[in-house]
Amino acid sequence: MRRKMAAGNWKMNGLQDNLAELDALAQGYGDAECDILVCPPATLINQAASVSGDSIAIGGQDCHKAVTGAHTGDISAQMLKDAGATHVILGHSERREDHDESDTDVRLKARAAIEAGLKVVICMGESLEEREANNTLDIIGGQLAGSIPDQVTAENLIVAYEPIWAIGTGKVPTLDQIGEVHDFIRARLVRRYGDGVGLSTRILYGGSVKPDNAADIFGVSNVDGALVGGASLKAKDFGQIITAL
Ligand code: G2H
Repeated sequence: MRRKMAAGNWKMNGLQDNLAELDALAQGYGDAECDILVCPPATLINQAASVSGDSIAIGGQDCHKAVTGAHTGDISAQMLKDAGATHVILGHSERREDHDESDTDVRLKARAAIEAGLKVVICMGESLEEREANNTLDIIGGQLAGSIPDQVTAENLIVAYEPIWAIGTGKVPTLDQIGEVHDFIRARLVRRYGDGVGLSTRILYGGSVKPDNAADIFGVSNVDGALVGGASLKAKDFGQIITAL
């Protein structure tokens, strides 16, 4: 049985004030029957980890593939861990687009993160053009093969399916469309890693998940939770999504 997960991606939002929302989340939902992960900007990780205590895991939103070195402005997996993170999101489409990250970049980052002892949330998703050209499963299959390293376990890997056209747009795929991709990812994980890792790895859906659509999405086969952007910034909204799990 896979334990459900609600993961919040604050993206480049959040200053000191947002820690009060995190505190409210920990107070109100810290004992929920699922894993809760919040990924604030790197500047808040240290404080977020002390506010959230044991009830909510804290993650980064990216890391470098190297352990240390001359990489101005970058942050390593070990640094995230040192600041209190236990997870890191990698390969989000906004990173792939804004920073030209390839599947290989994501895979090398994931390897570095796992070696540092972090759990990785590896994102993949198709553009609207790719969906309309009926290429969705090819794109997802390629991203899965290229972005996920060989050395993963069901404990340190979480996959997030995020159709690019549904991110921050309010557009959500149909439940059948979500189910088709999640079933496909499950089958590919089983084929590559065997039943142990393949059947136990969690697959999250991300893209305009809100309190009013979460329950329906969570009812879809092989949806083990959500990666939530905008609606994770407010404890009340994120809490309602957690409750729907
Ligand atoms: C997709 C998601 C968070 P939002 O990026 O990963 O963002 O919920 O705002 O669409």
